[in-house]
Amino acid sequence: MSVTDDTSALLRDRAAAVLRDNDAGGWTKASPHLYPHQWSWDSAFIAIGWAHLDVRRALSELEQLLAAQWPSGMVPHIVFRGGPGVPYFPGPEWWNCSVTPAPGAAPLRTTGICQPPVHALALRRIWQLTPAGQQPEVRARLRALYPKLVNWHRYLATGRDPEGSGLVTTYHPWEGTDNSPRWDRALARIEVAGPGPYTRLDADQLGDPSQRPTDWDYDRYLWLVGELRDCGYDDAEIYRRSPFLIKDVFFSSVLVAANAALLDLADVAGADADDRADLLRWLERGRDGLTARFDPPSGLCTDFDVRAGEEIRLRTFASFAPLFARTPDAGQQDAQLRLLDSADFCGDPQLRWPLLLSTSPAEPVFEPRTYWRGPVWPIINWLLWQSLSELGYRDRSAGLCRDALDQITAKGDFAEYFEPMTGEPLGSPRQSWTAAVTLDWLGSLG
Ligand code: 2M8
Repeated sequence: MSVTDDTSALLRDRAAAVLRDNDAGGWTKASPHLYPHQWSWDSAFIAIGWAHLDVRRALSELEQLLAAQWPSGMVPHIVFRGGPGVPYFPGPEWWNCSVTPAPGAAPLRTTGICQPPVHALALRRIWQLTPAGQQPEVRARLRALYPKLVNWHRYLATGRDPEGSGLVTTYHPWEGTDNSPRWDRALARIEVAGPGPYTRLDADQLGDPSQRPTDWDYDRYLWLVGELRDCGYDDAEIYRRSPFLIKDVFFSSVLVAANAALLDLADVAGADADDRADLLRWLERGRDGLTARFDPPSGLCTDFDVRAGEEIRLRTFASFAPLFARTPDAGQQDAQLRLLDSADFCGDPQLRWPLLLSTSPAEPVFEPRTYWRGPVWPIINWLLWQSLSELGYRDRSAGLCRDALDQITAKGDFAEYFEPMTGEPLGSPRQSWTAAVTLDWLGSLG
């Protein structure tokens, strides 16, 4: 099936219905049952989707998330807005943290870690889609959000990069791509992970436990939460104590792209000279940091395990961090595109569509149905599509958009992720961010 004018109108209505059904009043559940609270990077993608329906509603999504920003500038990975009766594990009691959004306001319960900073990309898209008549109101709200996003980026560029390397250090697999094989060795070093008794809800809710991380993974995830909690979520203390400290090139590349997005909005936001200078410095340092992790012969960009002092050399979507960062260097772009087209990635003839997978089929750890260990994630392909468009690869980006929409249209109901060889929809159905990027892709078709 391919997306024609008729099917695209229908698809748009169906995608909009997913966001409306998951709308909880100013914020959107990441999915109806499996993820019933507000997730950070999900919210950013969701705001991009809302921007095609109602820019005011799109702004609320970011405003509600940023209301839970910590004094340090960190934006927590989950805001438990669904309330205490909504089943999700691990819930707020495991994290034991909250923020008070305004003097006298009720505290918001959150987690103590964060996710990739897609939010500035969302704010830029909201502004791009704002109808002329709504510009005064949207500009005022954008100006209120902008300094919060600068503080968020400042936290990542300082608290999460004490070395000044340009690369963000992540503290937990839940800071983006949970059971990616990129974390296997670091997790394996945690020999005794006794987090105490717990009952998972995810495997039952999904109905197919084999798609989800294993109990071995969960023991370590929860033990690490305990470690972070015991450190009082203090960055310096975490750096001293935690066995899990990773220079994550994917996370870092999103920060580079997000810094560029804030610079694009600087005039609209009335940003001061100091903030502009900081954003530019973080952007350039981020690009340099990624270049230092780039291996020209293979075209791979690799994460670095700070605690072990070793490179994490695996072929995954994160290998394309320079592309995600829109690196202008032509040599790096060529090497990355060669790798992307190779049989290790989109050139694998077994693939149903030539889309970027979470893990290369050429890796022994590849698992086509298991979460971040092989399946295709629409949001990752959306980030790649944005980069290819911005770098001027029009045919490539148009092809990616067409294939991604074909995948979403062919089977299922806005699946969280897809089996790469068969196109089978997997994970949660009616996942908000899948619907959101669908709306943005359809919008790009004009
Ligand atoms: C997944 O992560 C959550 C934990 O945060 C989970 O597995 O329960 C990941 O895909 C994460 O990146 C995403 O933000 C979240 C909600 O979609 O689900």
